[in-house]
Amino acid sequence: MAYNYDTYLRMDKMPTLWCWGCGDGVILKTVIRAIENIGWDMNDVCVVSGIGCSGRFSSYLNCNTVHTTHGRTLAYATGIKLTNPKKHVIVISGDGDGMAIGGNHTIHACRRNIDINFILINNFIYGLTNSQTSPTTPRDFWTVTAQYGNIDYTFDPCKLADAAGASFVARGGVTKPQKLESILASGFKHEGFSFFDIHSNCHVNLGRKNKMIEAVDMLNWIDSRLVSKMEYEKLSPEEQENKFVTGILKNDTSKEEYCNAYFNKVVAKAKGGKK
Ligand SMILES: Cc1ncc(C[n+]2csc(CCOP(=O)(O)OP(=O)(O)O)c2C)c(N)n1
Ligand code: SF4
Ligand SMILES: [Mg+2]
Repeated sequence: MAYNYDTYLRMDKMPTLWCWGCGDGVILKTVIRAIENIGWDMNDVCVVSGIGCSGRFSSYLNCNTVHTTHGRTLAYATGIKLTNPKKHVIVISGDGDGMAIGGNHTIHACRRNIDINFILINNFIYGLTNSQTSPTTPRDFWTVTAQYGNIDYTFDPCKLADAAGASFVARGGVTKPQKLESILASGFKHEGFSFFDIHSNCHVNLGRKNKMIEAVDMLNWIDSRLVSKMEYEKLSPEEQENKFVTGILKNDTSKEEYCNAYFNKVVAKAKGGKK
């Protein structure tokens, strides 16, 4: 579907500063398509980003935007949502931003189930600052802070979000943009905390330093790790290692959303003078 670029993008900021072939560009277009698909007016959308290559999102989208400090997107976004509950708030965060320095904020925003759409651009590395290990960098990969190979174990961001209480959890990748668009549209419509783990390529600061010389090599690597639930269940435990189920992993509509709880339980009682 063709869309009007001027509606969604700040054309004066084009071209983007991202490297050619970066997955961030695919995700930018997919977010726009999901917004158009569900019919949100850009005046009602607020995009909050952190620091990193992923942080540049807020410069490019033609809506209310805040480019915040590293790891603190959700502190800003929570304030924005509570004071403007009708706004559709989308947070864009990197795997370093949202899982390392901002990990604690992510856990507690999931727990509160506030109606924020949290997009983790998971490129498995600190991209902007040239290849430091992140919590999702695979074991044995070379990074500038693990020059003999990474010995840290990783964790699965979706399992973390689920355990912390997010009511919508999904995973997709830049190699399947149409599927990604539909996952995003479903999560955007969900009332509660929507967590998206999006596998993306930083072929410049991860791929080519780990024997994936071309962008397409890293895209093939990403694609080889993403599987459907049905495919995953057919694999042996050994084969399941380093495979990630895509699609909507959780969609719980029974959990009370945080702004509703705040206005119905706290503000209403405070106005009525109740203790
Ligand atoms: C408080 C603070 N610490 C460190 C930095 C330096 N810094 C900027 S971006 C970044 C990591 C970016 O990695 P990620 O969040 O994965 O985003 P990507 O660039 O990969 O999209 C770091 C460590 C900073 N800006 N502020
Ligand atoms: S350094 Fe990596 S994440 Fe950053 S723009 Fe380039 S390819 Fe994308
Ligand atoms: Mg990153």
